Amino acid sequence: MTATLVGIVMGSDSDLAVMREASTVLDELGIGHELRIISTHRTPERARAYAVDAAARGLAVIIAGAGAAAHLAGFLAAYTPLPVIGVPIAAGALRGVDALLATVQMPPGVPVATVGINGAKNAGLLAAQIIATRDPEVRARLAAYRERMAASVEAKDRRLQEEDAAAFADRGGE
Ligand code: RP5
Repeated sequence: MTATLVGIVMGSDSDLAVMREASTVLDELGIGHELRIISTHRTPERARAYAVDAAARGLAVIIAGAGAAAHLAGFLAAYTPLPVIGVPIAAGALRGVDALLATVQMPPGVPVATVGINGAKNAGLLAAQIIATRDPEVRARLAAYRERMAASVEAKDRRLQEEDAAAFADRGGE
């Protein structure tokens, strides 16, 4: 059984569609993880307990996604020595700008590594990179992931060149 190394936590089930992107990329890299809905505002005791127990349960990294006045990532970071990656979610009237500022602007002493608004995929990749610092197998899987990404960009470029060349030929070469 794969060990659960990454805790993906979100403030509401309305964050799930975005936060699943972290789960998908961690699946692709073969990294065990869990998905939890825990709210700083609505379930503060559960949020505290989750952070306090996380390291002892064997987690290596926490990814925390929340929208609006998003305190989740900073709150969890206050209660754990594990690295916490914050994902500001585009929810509510300000479409994530509020969550971005609340998550990224941690006062000195308790950092949260913040990705872009709805940047759950990058949060998953960053978590994998943190794990890869001590795990050569994960490092190799990340290298292969980047190679696949580069190959897909090159294939798209090739297709574009071919389409352009065909369109040029259709126009009679003008
Ligand atoms: C935050 O408030 C959640 O993380 C979510 O992004 C936002 C709205 O929550 P719901 O009202 O949809 O449950 O705490």
